[in-house]
Amino acid sequence: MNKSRRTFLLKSALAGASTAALPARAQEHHHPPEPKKGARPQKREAAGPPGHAAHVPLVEMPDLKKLPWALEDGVKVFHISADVVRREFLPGRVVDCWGFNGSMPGPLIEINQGDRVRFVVENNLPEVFSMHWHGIELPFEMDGVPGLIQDPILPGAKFVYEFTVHQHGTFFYHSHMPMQEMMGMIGMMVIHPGELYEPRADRDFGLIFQEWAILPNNTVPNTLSMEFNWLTINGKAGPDTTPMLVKQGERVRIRMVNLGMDHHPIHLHGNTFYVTGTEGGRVPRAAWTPQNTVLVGVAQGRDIEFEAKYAGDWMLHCHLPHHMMNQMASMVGPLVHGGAGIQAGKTMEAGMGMIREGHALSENNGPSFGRGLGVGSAYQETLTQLPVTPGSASLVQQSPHARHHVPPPGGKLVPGYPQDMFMVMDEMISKPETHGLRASWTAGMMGMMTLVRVLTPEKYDEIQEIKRNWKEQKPATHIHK
Ligand SMILES: [Cu+2]
Repeated sequence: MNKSRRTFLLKSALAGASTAALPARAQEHHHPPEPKKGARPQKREAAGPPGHAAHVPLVEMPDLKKLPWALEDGVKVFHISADVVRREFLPGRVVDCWGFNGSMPGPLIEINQGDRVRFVVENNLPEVFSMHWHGIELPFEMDGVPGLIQDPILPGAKFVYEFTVHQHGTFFYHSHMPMQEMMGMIGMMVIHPGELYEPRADRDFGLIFQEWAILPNNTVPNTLSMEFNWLTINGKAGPDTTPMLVKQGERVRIRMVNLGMDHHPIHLHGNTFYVTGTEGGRVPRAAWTPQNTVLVGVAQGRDIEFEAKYAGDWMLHCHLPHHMMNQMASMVGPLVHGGAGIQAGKTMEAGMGMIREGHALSENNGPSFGRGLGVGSAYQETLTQLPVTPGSASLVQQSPHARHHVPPPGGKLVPGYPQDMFMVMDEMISKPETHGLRASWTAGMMGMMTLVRVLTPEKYDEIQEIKRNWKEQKPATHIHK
């Protein structure tokens, strides 16, 4: 152990816990939920190593809160409840999911290397569960696998996890019941290092990627589905994902974790970043490579860092085409605008692509490999409208939706038309962080998408001022310029 590390731990011990590493600078914009009785907010209680406090920003998770803690005999004590939660992915699109402390995903746990932590976990669900601390090296008894290690936590019961964290980096906590994971039971856990990372970041953000299969007019995710039509970052779908605001010239870290069924190739526009961390901790600098897209696989974490040199509203998004839209259903393709819509809702075998009726592009199969969401669209199953299908025109004309038919430009039959829709929903999104974005910006921001807004100092201050004066407003009072 080198000297600075030892000094850090010593000072941490003197402070009762390593709260020393929590910087004053970041406190200014950190507002944790109202602490419970006896809880203390994360405030700086003693000076860290020279220069430490001034250079370690607290982690900001857009659209999520942090979990408060109380110090008891040198142990940071957190109370976590597994809850049924309603989350508004987009204005008006409320989803019934499961999460922690009334939040989906759960609140951020932010601690320091060397901390002794205790998690009092209460189960408010109607079924059993247990909590796993993903990637944490801890005593086996604390690893949270039900059956193998502990009895599951019964509804209404509690279980106490306690361990000391010797690692640092980006981790997460989640239910160890797979379908509960798909209901949203995950939260990020950031462990700040005892010895500072170099170069030092000015801003530190956290993003959790999730995917959902939600039938039209339903609010409960279909956790059995393997096809997803809602993609969220921190429980919000674009364009309702709150942008990350940074000042031009700042060094930015973005921590990303994925708990779902698909991998997400996350792409940042207009900037080159380095992957500086994985779910296993910090990557040695010699192994950094320049990238603009990083695959965040299932159960993985990736930290990226870059200098925000270029002013602009830069997209950060999953690049899987199906993850770049909301409510994806049978609304695109050469079918629906012809009058009736793609066939969907076949059996699980068909939905998963197990071909039973000829080759994949046969007239029987071509239109039927839809979203596989289990939509009971018996009406749609009776129709086929591939342009090559003789007689399909008459079916289309019989369709009650025939009046929606929009002829392709020039009246020509263009194979594949239409594919994409341009939907502006600026009026639905009303928050200071979107102030000054170009009119119609929302149309380019669907699904697993958000923004890194690299702002000039003047513009940054202007938005901070708006934030200070901001009260939750109705969408009608959108402040878009
Ligand atoms: Cu994706």
